[in-house]
Amino acid sequence: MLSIDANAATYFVDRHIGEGRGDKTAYLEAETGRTLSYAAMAEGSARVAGALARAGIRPEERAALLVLDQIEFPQLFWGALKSGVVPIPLNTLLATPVYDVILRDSRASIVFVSAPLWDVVAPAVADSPYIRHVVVIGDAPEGTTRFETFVEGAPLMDAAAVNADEVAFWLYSSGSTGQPKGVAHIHSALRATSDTYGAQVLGIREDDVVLSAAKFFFAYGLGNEMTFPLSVGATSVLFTGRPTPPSMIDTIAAHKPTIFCGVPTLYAAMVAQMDATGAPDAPLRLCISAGEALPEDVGQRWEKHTGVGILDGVGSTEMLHIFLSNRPGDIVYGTSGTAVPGYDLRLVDEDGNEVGVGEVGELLVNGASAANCYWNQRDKSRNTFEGVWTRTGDKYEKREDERLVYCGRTDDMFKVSGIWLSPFEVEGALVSHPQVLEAAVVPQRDEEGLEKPKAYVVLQSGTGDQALKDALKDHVKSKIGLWKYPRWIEVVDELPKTATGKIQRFKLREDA
Ligand code: 3SK
Repeated sequence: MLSIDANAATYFVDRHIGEGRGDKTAYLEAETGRTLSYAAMAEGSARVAGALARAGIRPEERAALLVLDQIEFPQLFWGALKSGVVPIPLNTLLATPVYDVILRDSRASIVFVSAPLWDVVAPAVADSPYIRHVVVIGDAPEGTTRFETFVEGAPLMDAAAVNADEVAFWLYSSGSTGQPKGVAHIHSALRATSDTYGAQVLGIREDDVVLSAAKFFFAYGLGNEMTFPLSVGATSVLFTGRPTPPSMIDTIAAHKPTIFCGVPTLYAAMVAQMDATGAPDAPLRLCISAGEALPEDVGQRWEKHTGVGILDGVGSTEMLHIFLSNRPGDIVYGTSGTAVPGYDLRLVDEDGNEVGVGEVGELLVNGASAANCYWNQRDKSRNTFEGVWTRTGDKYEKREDERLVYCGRTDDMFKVSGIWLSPFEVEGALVSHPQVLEAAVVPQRDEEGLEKPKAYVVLQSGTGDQALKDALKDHVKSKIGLWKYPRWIEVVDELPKTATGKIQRFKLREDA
């Protein structure tokens, strides 16, 4: 019999009041200085729950949250969970047609929007046949309700009785190829990530201060600045704007986080800035990276500047957070580390057979934080969630010491002269050159119709003349092997990426 007392809001929010943390700051907005204490979060979320019920939004209906990283976000998220309504944090960087698809697909009946995002979502909201209420945080346009008005006078509602297997929230995953999929997560999945990666890899503590460049809407950010700090009563610094290298370095200097959570592109650009300005003064004890594999060179340079290593890890929206990671004090750059306690991993070939040391296979993962399914996408659900195993679509090689080395997406690998080539390995070699900021490698056919690597590079400095291109080819040859060098190099201003920063190699392949 499943317990019906498993509402995640009880553990992550309300528990802290009984444990004497009511006055402690749970959230601090870096740009405005606004704060939210644990007591205010407990009361604010109870008020949101009451307001949802008062507005006629019933348990299991969906609430879309197009909300920036600001103190209303945790109140809305936990308020929805308390009332049994299913919040869907939405990526705040999407375009109107994508919001249109998501609002229809999810059939959200209420949408909460931060005022600066209103214009981009307004046409999709107007088109949705399902939305009954629009609540705006900030100045509310005509026909919408201001957040303060929505909650004013609403009864405080205790967390609804739910069982651990009930769907708590969804996230939309765009994957690296496009179409959004609603990923449904259950109440117990939240705790499954904080009890594993949060407690056993990060060893997160009550006195930690967390700064995450990844936002709440991204599964990585939701763990970093919501479930992990709230599992121990720590404090998170919210950065509402776009995380750029200068803004992150300034925020670290000003708010002194002990844990910083970034992504490789940002780390690379921050390291480039620190080469000129030096590192910010802060009591950092842990830095983590996810989203895509961290180039070895970036980790080493960051460590030289800050004195703290970067824990590179791998997670997914489907698994909610990181299941494969390096460990504090045991980092091997260029590898993704080993299984996080609580997760089992397998590397399999195309026939589903386990591959051996030195071979490349697709990574499958088994753990309690796995999603239930993709909403209304039966084929995709069946292809990804195979019994207890979740397919990641990522290829890895297992080393003698059990650490896994990233080799690319299953569909990014290609053969050169009959040997599998990982675009990621060539990209890592390119970005280790001081003049290269970012690189993406895809196959292109030569005049004989044979596939060879082509590189797109964003430069840190220099003009990309033929001399630099030749130097880059020699650099790759000397770093990773003669046959792996890019036969063509094109200098570009930026690389195509998903909203969460993953390189979309398929877009370059189409052009190649
Ligand atoms: O991409 C990742 O590595 C990741 C990590 C944690 C949570 C979610 C994602 C997608």
